[in-house]
Order: sequence, then structure tokens, then C-alpha cells
Amino acid sequence: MAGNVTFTMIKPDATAAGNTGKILDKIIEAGFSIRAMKWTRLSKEEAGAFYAVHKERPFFGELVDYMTSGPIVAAILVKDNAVEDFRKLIGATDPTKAEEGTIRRMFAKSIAANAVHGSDSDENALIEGAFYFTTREHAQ
Ligand code: FUP
Repeated sequence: MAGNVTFTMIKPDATAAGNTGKILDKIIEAGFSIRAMKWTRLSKEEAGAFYAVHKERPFFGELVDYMTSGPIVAAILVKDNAVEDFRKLIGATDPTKAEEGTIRRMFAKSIAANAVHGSDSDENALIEGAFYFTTREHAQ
């Protein structure tokens, strides 16, 4: 059975553009509740560790530079079927391919500056949530 937790980051392009509130509204309207949330900024080491799975990809350096270029909002979200439903809500990685009405279609600037992150599996949702929040902060 699919889990009920996912993890998101509102990325530097979206916080800089003043879209944090609008994106949170969309997330809440879609039925997600916020279990933990933090406005923060990643160091290069933290961004590199978070995206370690992409270490060998050609865009890794740019991704780390971009993700450390400004503040982000990290959050643990709860809803039935959270991972899949949230991926649908945000749309494709490349905003030009994201469906109408999705968060990336509305707010993303490019494939790199794509407004939001969403976990791609239940396992990664737990790992990514634990990257930012202590057990006490997300045990509600
Ligand atoms: P997603 O799961 O949709 O966030 O996408 P991926 O895990 O494939 O990629 C993680 C991040 O790497 C994306 F959000 C943006 C960045 N990326 C690029 O900058 N260029 C690419 O060609 C692919 C991904």
C-alpha cells in the first residue's frame, strides 16, 4: 500500500519570485496537510548530499549552485497516496512538458529552476524528510 507522507522543497527561483504563499495554497487546496516546515538555505555540502544520486550527471554542479543561490522552504506533507498525488500536482521536471494547472507549469522558470521538489518514492520521502527534520519535529 502506498504511504501517506511525501517531502517537498520550494526552490530558490520560487522563493525569490515571491511565489511561496501561492505554492503553499495550491498544496493545501490539493488536500495535503503540513506536518513540518522550515525556511532555510542550503550550504554547498548539504545540497551536494541531498542530490548525491545525481553526482555523476552533467548538470550536478549547476544544480548545487542553483539550489544554494537563495532560500528554500522544506516541508513534510501528509495525504493518502502522497508521493504519487504530489508528483501529479507538481507536473513534469521540465515545465514546458508539465500539464496545465500543475505547479511547475504555473511557477517554474526552467528545467533546473523548476520551482518545487517532490519525492519520487515512499522510501525517499522518509530519507529526504529526515535530512531536514528531527524525529521529534515530524512525529505528530
Ligand atoms: P524531479 O524528480 O522531477 O525533481 O527530477 P529529477 O530527480 O530527474 O532531477 C532533480 C533535479 O535536477 C531537477 F529538479 C532539476 C535538476 N535537473 C536539471 O537541472 N537538468 C536536467 O536535465 C534534469 C534535472
